Amino acid sequence: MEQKLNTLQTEAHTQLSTVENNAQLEDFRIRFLGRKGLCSTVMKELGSVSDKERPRLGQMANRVKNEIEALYDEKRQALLSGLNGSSIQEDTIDLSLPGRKPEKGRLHPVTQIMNEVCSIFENLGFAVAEGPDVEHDHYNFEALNIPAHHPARDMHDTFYISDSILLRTHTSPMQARIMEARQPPLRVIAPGKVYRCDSDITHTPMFHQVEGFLVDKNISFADLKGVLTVFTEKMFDQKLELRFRPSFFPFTEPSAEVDIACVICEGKGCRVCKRTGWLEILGSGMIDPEVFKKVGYDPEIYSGFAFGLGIERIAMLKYGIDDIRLYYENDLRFLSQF
Ligand code: 2NM
Repeated sequence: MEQKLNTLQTEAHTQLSTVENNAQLEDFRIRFLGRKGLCSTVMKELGSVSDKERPRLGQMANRVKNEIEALYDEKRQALLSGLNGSSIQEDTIDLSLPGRKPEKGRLHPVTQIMNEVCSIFENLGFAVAEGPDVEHDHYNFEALNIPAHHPARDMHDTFYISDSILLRTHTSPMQARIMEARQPPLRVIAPGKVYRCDSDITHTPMFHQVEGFLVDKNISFADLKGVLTVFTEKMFDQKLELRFRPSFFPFTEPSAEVDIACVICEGKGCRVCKRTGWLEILGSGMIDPEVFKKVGYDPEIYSGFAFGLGIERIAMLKYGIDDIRLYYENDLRFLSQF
């Protein structure tokens, strides 16, 4: 009997030292301390020892059983408080823990700038019109005073789908569609994707444009200057010097490219403005009377201005990015900065 109690105690020690989780601890409890467990069995055997030995062996059996219970409690506490390495966390769920938050998505920087540009013009009273990416030659070129074989067609690096169907090279075809369908006064912007067969650090075959126009009686170049000045100040959050440089577009006369004082170096000259102190941000001009004639407006009564800007270009200037392709490589390390 004495021998049995000693073995029981050592065995309990050995098995408990291998317990690493709740399931193993429960096995231990059932084997040693359960109703039909080893301790119980030994206790029952006490009934058959001699009256003389019973008190001493009884005391000894109680001591062993108490010790095993104490060891069991100690182990249980250790597992609960996670002191024992692997342990309890694997088998229980702590309902008080806060949930893991899914990472928040965000708008693509090009979408953000697009939304900003559109809302500035909407606040100036312009309506937004969207049209098809696949266009007729007629609206992309003919109606905008760019006839077949006109040298300006070369500038556009057009993707043709058939002889007369193409991917639009600018969003102005939408302006031609609107003028054809409605009468002045009109204030409209056309945002969207455009396509040109061109690819390097400042060109991607698809990019985004917003083109806008305004037609009414007595519209002058001063109106164009006013609208574009408000636009650049809102876009770059500061008062900015503007420079209008004479230029040529088939659909406007006179035409001007518009520069702003470099927002990176404030006009002093840096890498982004190529030491000129100026950044070209858009093209503009007074709508050519030929365009009005094609859509049936009388150029003696109406005049108007128009402009076009590239969203990726604005985003590059605003954030000082020198390679346009970064916007389309889907590298979250880049995109998540905006
Ligand atoms: C530009 C530059 C100058 C333009 C002209 C028209 C239309 F259809 F009204 F004639 N829409 N957009 C225009 C004028 C676009 O982009 C650099």
